[in-house]
Amino acid sequence: MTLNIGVIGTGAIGQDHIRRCSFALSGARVVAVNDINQDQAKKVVSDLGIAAEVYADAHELINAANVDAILVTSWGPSHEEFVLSAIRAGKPVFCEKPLAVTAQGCKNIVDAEMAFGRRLVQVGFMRPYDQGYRALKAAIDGGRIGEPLMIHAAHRNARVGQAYATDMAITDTLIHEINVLGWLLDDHYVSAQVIFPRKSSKALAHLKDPQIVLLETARGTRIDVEVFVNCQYGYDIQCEVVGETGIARLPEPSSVQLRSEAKLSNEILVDWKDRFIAAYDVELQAFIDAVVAGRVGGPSAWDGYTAAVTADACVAAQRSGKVEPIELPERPAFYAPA
Ligand code: NAI
Ligand code: ISE
Repeated sequence: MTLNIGVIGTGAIGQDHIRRCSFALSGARVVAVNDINQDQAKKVVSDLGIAAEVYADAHELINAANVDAILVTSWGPSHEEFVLSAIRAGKPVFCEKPLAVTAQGCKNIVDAEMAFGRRLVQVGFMRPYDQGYRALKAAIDGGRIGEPLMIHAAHRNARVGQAYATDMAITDTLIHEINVLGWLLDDHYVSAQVIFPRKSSKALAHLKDPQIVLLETARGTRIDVEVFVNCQYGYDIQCEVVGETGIARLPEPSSVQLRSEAKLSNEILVDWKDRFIAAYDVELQAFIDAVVAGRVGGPSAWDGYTAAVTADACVAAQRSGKVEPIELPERPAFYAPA
């Protein structure tokens, strides 16, 4: 069976996912697209040379008879409406992070999915599908460094646009670490604090950049994440886990080592699309395969919800300057790990 996919949002990641569903992955094709910028949606379809219908209305796309599953790749504030509409239609939906821009919005999705009675939602947290993070988790779970005590991490973007605000360092950027570090440790967060070092002169006036986020987990592991979104030099994701008997580091993406002009050098990637290209492929192939097999797995609406609750505490900590508690409700049996 070929899965017919409808995509809402044909911007940066929407285009990338349409390309991979159409040309890189197996078992699916994109038959419908929608964007509030209809001209862009038409151009994407024409540039990629795919036979997809351009819908003026996202809800019509969701309910179209030939659309089996939905990808939501529009701006964050629109996610809740489209995911709820897909659940009402009983259709599997892959939604890019964040699942919704408020914890309540995520909770509304959790409630709707549980009322529907089976999982339909996969959230686009791709890092657990990254080979490097998987190897890191295998080292921790295999007892290679003893119990994890601390994590030092960094999430650096070369630069961000005018629309990027101080709280987006949490809701748009750190949200990846919130998800992947919880998964890595199989633990959840109990408190958050945010520290603002000296501001970079390269950051726009309205943005506090860099930031250091300190997280504490239920088992007492302490995490520091540097979020620096105008670092200028590249897209750089770092993660070092300090355990009782050793240290495990996230591998660098492979790149040719050059000896040239009296220098020894390795290139650093600049674009998130390239850094996680394989992880995006694996996560979307997993979504397609699961839907074809009649079930949805991967990061769940519950994971999206708990990430949002944690992000809210981090944003509160940005504003208060204090250590903010994180109170997570108990995971319902519906979302028990498979
Ligand atoms: P973008 O701005 O390049 O594209 C978003 C597109 O959605 C635009 O074409 C816009 O016109 C369209 N759109 C916005 N509201 C809409 C609505 N109500 N109905 C239909 N179309 C609408 O943004 P980008 O970078 O592609 O991000 C989209 C989403 O993907 C965001 O939630 C972002 O956080 C997430 N993202 C995830 C990444 C990951 O690593 N997993 C990487 C980059 C983005
Ligand atoms: C973007 O939306 C992403 O998800 C990227 O992975 C992240 O590095 C970037 O900071 C976000 O703006």
